[in-house]
Amino acid sequence: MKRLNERLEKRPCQIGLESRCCKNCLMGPCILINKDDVGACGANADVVSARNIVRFTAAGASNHTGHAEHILQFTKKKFPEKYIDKKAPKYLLKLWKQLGILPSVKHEHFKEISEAFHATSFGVNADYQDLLKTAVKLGIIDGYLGLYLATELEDKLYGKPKVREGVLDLGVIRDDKINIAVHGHEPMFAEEIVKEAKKHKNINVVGVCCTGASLLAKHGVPLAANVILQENVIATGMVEIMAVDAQCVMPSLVDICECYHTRLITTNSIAKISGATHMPVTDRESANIVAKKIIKLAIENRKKRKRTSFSAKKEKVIVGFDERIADSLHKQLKEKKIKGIIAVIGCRNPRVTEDWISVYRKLSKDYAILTTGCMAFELGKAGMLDGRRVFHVGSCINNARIAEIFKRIADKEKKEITDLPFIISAPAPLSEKCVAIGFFFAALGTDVHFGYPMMIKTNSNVENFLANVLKKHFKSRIFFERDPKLFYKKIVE
Ligand code: MSK
Repeated sequence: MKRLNERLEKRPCQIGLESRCCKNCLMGPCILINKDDVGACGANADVVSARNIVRFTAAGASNHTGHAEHILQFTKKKFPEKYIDKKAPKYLLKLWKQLGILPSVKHEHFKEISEAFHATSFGVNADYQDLLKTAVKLGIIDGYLGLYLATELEDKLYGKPKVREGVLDLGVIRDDKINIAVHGHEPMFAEEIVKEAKKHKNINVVGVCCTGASLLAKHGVPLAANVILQENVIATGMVEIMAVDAQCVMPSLVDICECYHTRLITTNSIAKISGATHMPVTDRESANIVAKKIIKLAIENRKKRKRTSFSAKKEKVIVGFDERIADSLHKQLKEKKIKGIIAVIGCRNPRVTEDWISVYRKLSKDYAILTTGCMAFELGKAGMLDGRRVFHVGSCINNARIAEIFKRIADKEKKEITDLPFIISAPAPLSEKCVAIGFFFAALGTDVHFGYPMMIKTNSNVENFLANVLKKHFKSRIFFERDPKLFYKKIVE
């Protein structure tokens, strides 16, 4: 079975990487190689690229809004009324309304996501600028009806994070314990297993990806891995069960499990994996029953463990920050102790091999760094999560906390978010969600940096729109910079 680094030897499709492939109808797929090439329907490269970006963003928004929706179903709660009106800055509500991109505020946001697929189908929208505005609208949906809502619901259900010491990296897996890894993004089941495991002295629950980041921030549960290390968790030979919920779970885990004694359990009905055992979790009761079952299974499965000892590196970190640090960051800005705030967010794409950590380390001398998701894990591994200059604010959906910090500081300053020295930096985007988050922050007026081209051709009209035209409407831009040194130069200049 090939592991991730071997599978990566196959180069990504260069045509797809530049968004020059359209497969939205059966006259195609059409490949647009030369400057003036068009598809069978006549769509040019800008339209094809914009359509692809909209679909990417819609998929990302569906993940985050779906996450919030699953918590509502889990708790049997109703969808809150007028949510965006309550959360977004008033001046932005006005602007978004003027531009025609203020999303429906009720459950109809799911309609907006399906409209995005409609608009990008064969023979519908062929105005690349209008399509890219749709991507911004999807970003707003992602931000409020996904990130904000899911964060708020989880805080209500499981409490807010607490500033505390934590530990991360593969070394948190213990050879003297029964290890259960929980992986994914929607932590409802994982929360239950953490509670149940407390009744057993010899169970070690460890987190993976954003379910793990959330448990680390809220309860100090050790975090074993981010997205690129998920296979390594099983390859330690020490993990009895890996229980997954949804998002960023690689199907390869089934094959890796076959080489070890680890059982892979799926718990979310939309995220089954063939070869894994499915134990459906739909509400608190089923979550508790499955948690008990899995602990029992893990105890039995421990007998099949072949490897006897294991040790690996682990790092102490300070975690558990949230929007309540807005006041202190504002004070530091006022007193000129920091020049601004850089939010290092998003995935860890293994295609990105540049050294971003050194640059963020250098920048952290002058800027406060807020970080979430898989990049937070990377900063933690590098020993940077010190809680003084670099702040771990949780999982991907907790990017809502970053937006809220920006909003609170802007309110205090009586300024717009765009007027303040804030920037989002996602050096290694991987998932569609990362792109949706980028569009959300652009809609808020924050500049957004990506360190990997999100399927955009360099020097194209689409790139120009994101970098320059967006500025006219939102006073923000989305730009690409793969070179960490040049990024550093751009920031300090
Ligand atoms: S887990 S969305 S690879 S941050 Fe949130 Fe990491 Fe990106 Fe998945």
